[in-house]
Amino acid sequence: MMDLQKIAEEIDAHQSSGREMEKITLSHPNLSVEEAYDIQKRCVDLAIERGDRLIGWKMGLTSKPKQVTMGVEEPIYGRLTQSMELTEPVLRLEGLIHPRVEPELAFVIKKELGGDNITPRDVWLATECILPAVEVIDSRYKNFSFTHIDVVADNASSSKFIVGDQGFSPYHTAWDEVGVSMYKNGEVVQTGAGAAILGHPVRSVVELAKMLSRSGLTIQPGNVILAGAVTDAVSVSEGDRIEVQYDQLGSLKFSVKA
Ligand code: OOG
Ligand code: MG
Repeated sequence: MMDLQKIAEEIDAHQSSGREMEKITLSHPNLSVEEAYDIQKRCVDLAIERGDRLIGWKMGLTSKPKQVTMGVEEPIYGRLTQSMELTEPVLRLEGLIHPRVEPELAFVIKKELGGDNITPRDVWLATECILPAVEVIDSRYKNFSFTHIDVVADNASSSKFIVGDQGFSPYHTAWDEVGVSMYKNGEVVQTGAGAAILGHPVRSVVELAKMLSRSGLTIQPGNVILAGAVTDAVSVSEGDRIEVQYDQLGSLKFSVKA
């Protein structure tokens, strides 16, 4: 019987200290996807025991190009906690390993959402607003390299995220058509559109609800959901300035400091 708690404690230690580690599948080749999500939950529970709080969820690997880049062919989810949210436009590198940034859209949910037969309509009924967002991912694994099982156990590479100040109505905007440009130090480094996220970002929330329901979980009122990257992720280092422009929705900016 594998000790999932022991594996979780090891990953948690690397998440907290920002030291890279070997893939857990090297020492535990028989872990299942379910066990990997169990490890993920145990890691976040350790953070919660230290005073952190679960505030939402993220979807990852929701675009084909991103799946191909990372070599993992299906969407995954992760857990977002309060300590991951940047409350000022500064990303501090302390405690991070090899951070990458990616443009996202964040859904803020006002009604419990769950079940394996939910539809985009159910998601709209449960959505308070949508905000531009940027996720900072930082795999704890060497060379940012992992299998599906590894990345799920490492909380889908969750590290930090920032959301815009202005929330937008879910209606009046065709979220799949929103164009996004990401600038690093004034130069465009990535462009994309909302459709990169499973054809339409709302589908990512549908998929999340379905995946959670397999574990008896639901999305809670007040939860924030990062729907997945609109473009490939870009590495950042000290001194970088990142700006993401969202068609008609303004822009999000932050700088990277030691
Ligand atoms: C996994 C997390 C991917 C996204 O939005 O696709 C992700 C990774 O690439 O490390 O957050
Ligand atoms: Mg992401």
